Order: sequence, then C-alpha cells, then structure tokens
Amino acid sequence: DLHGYVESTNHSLIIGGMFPIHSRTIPENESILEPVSAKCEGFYFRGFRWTKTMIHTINEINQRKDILPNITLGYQIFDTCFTVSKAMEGTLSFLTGQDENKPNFRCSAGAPLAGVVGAGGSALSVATSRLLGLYYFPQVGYASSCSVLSDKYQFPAYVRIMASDKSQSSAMVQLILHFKWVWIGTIAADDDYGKYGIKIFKEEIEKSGLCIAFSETIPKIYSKTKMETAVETIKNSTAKVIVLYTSDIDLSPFVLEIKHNNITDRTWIASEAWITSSLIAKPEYFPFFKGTIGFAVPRANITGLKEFLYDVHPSKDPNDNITIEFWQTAFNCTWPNSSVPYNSDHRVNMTGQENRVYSMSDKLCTGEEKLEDLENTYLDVSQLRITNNVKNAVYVLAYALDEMSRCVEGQGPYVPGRTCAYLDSFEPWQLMYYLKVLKFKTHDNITLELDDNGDVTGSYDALNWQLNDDGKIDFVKIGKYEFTKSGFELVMNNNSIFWNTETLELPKSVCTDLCKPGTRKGIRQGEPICCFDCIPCADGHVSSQECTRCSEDYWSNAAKDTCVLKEVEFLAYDEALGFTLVALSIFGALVVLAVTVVYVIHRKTPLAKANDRELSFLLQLSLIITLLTSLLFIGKPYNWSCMARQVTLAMGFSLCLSCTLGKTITLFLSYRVSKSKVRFISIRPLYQKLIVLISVLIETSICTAYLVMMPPKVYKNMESQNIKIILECNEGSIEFLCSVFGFDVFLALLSFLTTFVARKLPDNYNEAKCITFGMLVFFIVWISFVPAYLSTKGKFKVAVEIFAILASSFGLLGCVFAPKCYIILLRPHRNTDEMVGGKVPPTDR
Ligand code: TCR
Repeated sequence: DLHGYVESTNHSLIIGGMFPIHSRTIPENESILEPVSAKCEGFYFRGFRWTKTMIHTINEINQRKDILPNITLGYQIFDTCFTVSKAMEGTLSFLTGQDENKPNFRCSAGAPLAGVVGAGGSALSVATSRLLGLYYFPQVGYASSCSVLSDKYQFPAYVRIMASDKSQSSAMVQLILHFKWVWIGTIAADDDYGKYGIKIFKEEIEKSGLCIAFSETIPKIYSKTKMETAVETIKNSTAKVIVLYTSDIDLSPFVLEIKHNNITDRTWIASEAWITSSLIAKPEYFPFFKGTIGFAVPRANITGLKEFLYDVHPSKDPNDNITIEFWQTAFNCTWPNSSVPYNSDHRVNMTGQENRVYSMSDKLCTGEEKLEDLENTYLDVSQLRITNNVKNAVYVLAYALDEMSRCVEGQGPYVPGRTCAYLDSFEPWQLMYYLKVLKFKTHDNITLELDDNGDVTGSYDALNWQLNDDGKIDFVKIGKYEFTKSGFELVMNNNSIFWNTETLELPKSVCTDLCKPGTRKGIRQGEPICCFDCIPCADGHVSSQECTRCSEDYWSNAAKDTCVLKEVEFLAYDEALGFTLVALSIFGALVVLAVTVVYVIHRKTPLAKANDRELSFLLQLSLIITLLTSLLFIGKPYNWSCMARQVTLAMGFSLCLSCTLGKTITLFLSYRVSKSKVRFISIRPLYQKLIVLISVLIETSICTAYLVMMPPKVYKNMESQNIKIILECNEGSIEFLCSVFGFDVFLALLSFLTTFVARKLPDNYNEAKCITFGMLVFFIVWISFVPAYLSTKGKFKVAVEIFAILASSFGLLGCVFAPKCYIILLRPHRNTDEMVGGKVPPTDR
C-alpha cells in the first residue's frame, strides 16, 4: 500500500529513500475499525524531483566504473507524505523487509539494504532515525536541518548533507544586525524545524541585544482560529521584519491568509525551506512577499538530470501510479482507465473556503501532452539546491560502500584483528564507520566532509525576491554566508536588494524610534528593552543616546544636545554697574585731587597748616589710593589683580587711618593738656609721622606675609550657579585677611576713641567732631557691609565691596575735608591764626 519505488532485481545492495512526494495525508473521517495506512494527497513536485534525482544518481553510480565496480545498487523509495506516521511506516518496512513483521532488513526487496537516504523534514528524520538508530542503521539526510539531529547521542546513525539550522539562525541574526533592525517578529511551523530553528534564532537575537516582537506558530493541521490569531498579531505589531521558519508545505495555507488580510507592508525573512519554493514564490503572492530575503544552500548544476526528469511518461509503466498522478496533476487531466484518484484537497472540508479547491477537470489525458510546455517545479533545474543534496547523499552511501569494499584484511578498521567487512555480509554499524570518516569530491568538485556531528558546514546564498520582466519571481543572489578563516562571515551586496517599502528603501523595524538628542532611554516596566520612553536629560547633561555630564567648564544648551561653554561672570568695565562704579571712583579721586590743589594753593593759611599739613596731604593720597583700588575689583580677575586688590585696599586704609590717628592723637593730647590748663602744647609733628610710619610698616609686613604664604588666587566658582562660572578671587587665607583688615579696624577704633574724647575740644574748626563723624560713617559702612556681602552672589558681591570702599572713602573725604575746604574757599575770614589756634572761641559757636 505504500507509495514508492522499488528497483531491486539482480541488485546486490539496496539503498532506501524517503521523500515527500505528497504533502499531506488525507484525514480519515469514518470510525476506524482496524488500522489502515493513511492515504496521501497534494502532489509535491519538488519531492518528486528529489526522488527522481536519487534514482538518477543511482543509475549514474551503477554506470561508473570507478566506484563499486562489481556491484549494482538498487533502491527502495517510500513516500513520506511529509508526515511522521508515513515516514515511520516506511522505516518499519525497511527494517522488516517487505511484509514481514519482525525486523529483517537484510532481506528487503530481494537484496540487503545498505542505508537509507532521507526523510525530508526534520520531524520525520527525528522519528525515523530514532528507530533506525536502534540498529545503528546508516541514514543520510538531505534536507533535515534541525539542530537536535546533530546530537549523536540521540541519533547515532544519522548523518546529513545539510548544515544544522544553527548556522542558518546565526546567518539570519547577522543579516538583521547588518540592516540594523531591532524589533523582529517570528513565525514558526509547528514542528521540529520551525520550533528549534526559532529557538536558536531567539537565543542569538537576545545575545545581540535585539528584541522579539512576537512569536507565532503556524498549525500543521489547518485551524481557522489559530491562523487568524497569528495574522492578527502580525497586523497589530510594529515589527516590519518577520522571520518565517517553516517548510513551504506548511506555509502555503498561511500565505493565503496573508493574502486574504492584504498584509503588504512587511519584509519577510525566509528560512531555507521556502526561499526558493515555487509554492510560495508565485507572482500572485508577490505583492505580499516582494523583497523577501532568505538563505538557501548553494546552487548546483547536475549534468544529465534535466533529460532524466523529462524522461517521464505514464505509458511507460501502467503500474507507476506516482507518474500517473504526476501527469494528472501537472496537466490537469485524468489518465484514462487509471485507479489513481484525481488530485484532490480534503482540507476544503475543514477550511470551508471554496476558493482553495483545485479546479477539477473532466478532461481526459491524451498522453500527447508536452512536458516542454509545462512550467513546473519538477522540471525546473535552475534552483538545484536540496536536489543536489539528495545526489550527494546517495553518493555518501555509495562512497562509503566503495571504501568498505576496498578494505584489506589485517588493515581494516575493526579491532581486534583489524578485520574488514564485506559487501555481501556486512552489518549496518560497520558501514557507519566509513560514513563517519568519509571525505570525497562531489560532482561539482567540492570537497565534502562530515564533521563530528555528521553535519556539513553551513554556507548559504542570501537571496532576494524580485520581479523580473516576464512577471516572474527571480531569486537574486545578494550575498553569501560562508565559513572563512575568521569564522562565519556574512557578505552582502546592498545595492542589488529590492525592498518591500513604498520608497524602495531599507525598511525600519523598531519598537520605538531612537531617542532624540537631549533625551535618554527610559525603561518601560515589563516590556522588552527595545521599547522605551525618551526622558529628557537632567540639566548639565547632554545625550545622543545616553545622558552624559558636560565637562567642567561646559553646560548643556536648551535643547540638551550639546555642551556649551559656561558663561563666565565677573563685574566688567563695560556693563552699566561696573561703569558707574568706575566713574564714581574716578570722580572721587578727582575730588580728592581738587582738595589737594586747594590745600596746595592755600598751604600758607593757618587752616592748612593746622594739625600738620603733610599729614593732610598723606591723608589725601591715601584716599586717592583707596578710591582707585576699586578699579582693581572691576574687570576680569587675574591672580595678580586678586593679590593687588586686597593688599592695596588694606594699605590704603591703613595709611588713611594712621594719618587720621596721627591727627586725632594730637587733638586728644591737646585736649588732655587743655584740661590741665596748659593751653598750648605742640606735639612734635615728628611723632605724628612716626605713628603713620609704624602703622604702615606693620600693615606692610602683615600684607607681605599674606602674599608670600597664602596669596589670594583666581577661583572659578562653579557650585553656586550651574550655568555660569563665576570668576572670583579666593582670598587664600581668611585669617590673614582678617588680620590685614583687623589692623585697619584697630586703627579706626583708636582714632575714633581718641577723637570721641576730644570732640568737645574748642574748635580747631571742629576737626575732632568731623573726624568722629567720619569714623562713625566708616564703621557704619563696614558693619553693614558684612551682611550685604554675605547675602549676595557672583559679581554683585564685588559690587557690594566696591560700594563699601567708595562709601567709606567718600565719607572720610566728606567729613574730614569738606568743612575745611568750605572754610578755606568760602569763609576765608575764619581762616585766621586766632581761629586756628583755638585761642579765641569762634564767633559762630
Ligand atoms: N530543512 C527542513 C525541511 C526542508 C525542506 C527544504 C522541505 C529544508 N529545505 C526544501 C522542502 C523543501 C530544510 C527541515 O524540516 O529540517
């Protein structure tokens, strides 16, 4: 009852084969009373071509004189109908030997069975090789690529002319990385091929940091709801790139579903089993599958195969039902008087979709139909890929047998005794030995060698679906995936790729677009890493992908995409505040100069001479110094200006205050003297100057120590304000600063106290009162300076200090010199000796 081919008469060895000549079994509806072998339907031209190729290869080997010269090979081929159950049936038939129940494979079809080629799909190979493996029965796969078949512990007798899907899955990931897609959907057939293929693919994807958008399976047995959920998922997903790991047979109902739902905007990544399949690569599906990319095993040409394939006709053998069915299906007619059922599709009952029924025809076949007019996969020898594997698989067995036949007794492989096995009496496990170490040159001159797992190394062509001028689909080679010295490598030729996008440009497949500059990825709880929110960077951080802090002198701009130099802040000459302060201080200095001029002109007058003229000049000089030091505070600070400003200020003040002290001491002493009724006492001006000299010396030494030991420096203040660098002076040592100005305060206090006591002293043009008042102004200004200074920031700090300097200087100027100038210039009558000496109380008192 098994479909298949047997050709064994007079042959001394048989090679078994298992091929999917049909693509499914017919579901049995009636209640089954006894087990029957399922019937098959859906003629699979590709599988038929493979079958024929095996026969062709065996014929070829039989004709060759160089391998197995004294032996003719026969074959026994079963149709697996692409189902596990049929494949198992076939395997059992191999093992039992025709109709026997107990395994007796040495007698099958009249000659012993040497090995089996096949079973096509992985699920079938897995099942059959478990059985064959029990007997260590050599099995050579030609299409099964599932990774588990590499496991020699589970499948000891299985070798294959096909790389494991591990390579294909890595190739796909490389391809995805190459095109920078990150968000990938996967669809797998519900069998070992699909599930293991996608499993490895997923592992590789995750290793590369990419994400899987969804994983769906295509049911083996048509189920409307399952199909619809899968299609719905695709529709709802943003993944534009979808990996489809399935054989073409399983894929075809799904393709109809895609067409039905008009899904045209996806780029499909095809697995090896359907990338060149004419079941899928039909022009009518092109709108949905254009631009598909996938990997196929390298193509080959097989000489003579074309002619052999054309040499098929039902009239040659009336019992060859398969050929009759082929003819009926290919030409859409019915062969007269044959029992072969006309090609049918029992799935219609399940799907209920009438449009999937094959159009039946009552036309009778004439036998005159021309194969040449036929466009059929079976006859298409332009894409011989798996077909070439079939040829090589047969050769593997033949070469292994050939090697075995050349064994020399005593040098054989089997220990002990280094014996040989012989073609007419070997055990299957003995042939396994030769299979494992086999190395030979194929018909197209490629050295074929099986690795430790019984696999061949994976090399693939990357193909792309494009429409050619005849309206057919071309499989254009756009690259290759090969094993090189540096490991596996994907080489792509991007220019020749046709993309399934409106612009014909590379599609994008992302969950969320990359974050714009100035933002960073924010994880979404519970979602894959490729889906994220974009969160703006914090101030002072910029990003292209990750937020990074700007380096020291830089700060982020408003868009947070670049670091810009921080604004440098200091009190500049050319801004209003700075300019006003400069003007004020210069004005003050000019006023002091004017006072000096007045003093010089009137130097002979008693008032100018009173209380030491030189001291007055010194005082004026010191005021000029203090007023002008404010200039040092304005403008960009440098190390030198930082050092100069405090020191000059302190020196200026110490000079100023020591002069005042010099004056007040005189007043104080004269007051004491006046109390003791001694009216005239003149302190020698020398002492006054000595006081000044000593004070200035002390101050100088403190300042020198300060500058030498802990000088003030420029300091970039970045803490107080983020977006600005405040250039300021770091005072170096607070202790020193305090002592420098502390000395000034000490002098000020001294002069205040002395004048305070002497303020009642009659006259001297109220000098004592004026100085007291001046000192008060001085104190008030500097006392209020402290909180004001501490509560301001940046350049205003400096401004506050300058205000204090100017205010105190103007205060002193106003209190000490204004009244005197007033008298000198406007009341010259009071500028007389009597008045100055204080001998006579002033009239206006
Ligand atoms: N490996 C698949 C079956 C398969 C196939 C094919 C079937 C491959 N290539 C071409 C039909 C046509 C690759 C498996 O199941 O392992």
